[in-house]
Amino acid sequence: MTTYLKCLPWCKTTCAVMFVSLFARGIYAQQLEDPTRWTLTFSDEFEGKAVDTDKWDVLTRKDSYNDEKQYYLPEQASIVDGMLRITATDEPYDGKAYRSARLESRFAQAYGKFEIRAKIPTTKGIWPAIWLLPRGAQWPTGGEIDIMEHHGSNPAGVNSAIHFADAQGNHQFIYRDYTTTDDDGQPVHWPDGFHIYSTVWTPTDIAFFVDGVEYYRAGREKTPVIDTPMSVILNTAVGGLFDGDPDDNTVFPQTFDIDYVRVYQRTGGDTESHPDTTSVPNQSKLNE
Ligand SMILES: [Ca+2]
Repeated sequence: MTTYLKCLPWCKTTCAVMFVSLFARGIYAQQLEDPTRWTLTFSDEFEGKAVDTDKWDVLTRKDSYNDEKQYYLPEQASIVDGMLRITATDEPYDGKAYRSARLESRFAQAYGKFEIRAKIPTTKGIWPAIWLLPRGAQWPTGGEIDIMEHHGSNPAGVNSAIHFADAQGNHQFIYRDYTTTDDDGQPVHWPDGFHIYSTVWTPTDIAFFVDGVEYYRAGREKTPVIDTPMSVILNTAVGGLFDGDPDDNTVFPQTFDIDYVRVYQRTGGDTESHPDTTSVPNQSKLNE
């Protein structure tokens, strides 16, 4: 999320891969949903009257990366009908053209399953994100795992990414767009409803799912699988390099509703590697 400053032009030309889900719900996806395999370590169902600040750091932040145009303010985050709602508006504040919110969990964990049910906003220039970042670590050395990002100008796409530093300390990343079709062959527009965005992170690889369908997995042959405990970050950025700035067609306000965040550790520890790495076919390397 913080990281497209250097890579976006390259992404725009090479990463916009229409990636249809070719995977059946394989063994690994079954494991994803097997409750005996997972022990809950952190959750927020957002059932209270206000954001639980014991769990979340709700940012007040003007500065941003990627030429983003929002000012993060706590009042842009609220609890509505059992949901965390991040509201982005076009009300200027202290030199910034838009207001939005960003929450960072005080909890941090390395490895495990991170599962977030959410309904994402969509309009030109909006950039909702669910991601993992080590608190206080230098970027990109500490790594970054993007569970879900969405270009507001493309309702048919969501994407995931892993950012890291190479041996010389330079930023590298791998990235995958995910699109699919419904039973009528029409593109699924992710912002039309709630979906479950998940990542399973083990010592050997990191896999990404939407609604239990694995669409991307990267192991150590592609990326140094990160071992640093990470916090969960929920935010909506406005403008900047990822999806460009809002234009005359952009609609405000935009709401990002998060039904829950659930984090699990693999029951009995996370020393085992994925048992089924052969279930995912070789994939295009266009965007890596
Ligand atoms: Ca809820």
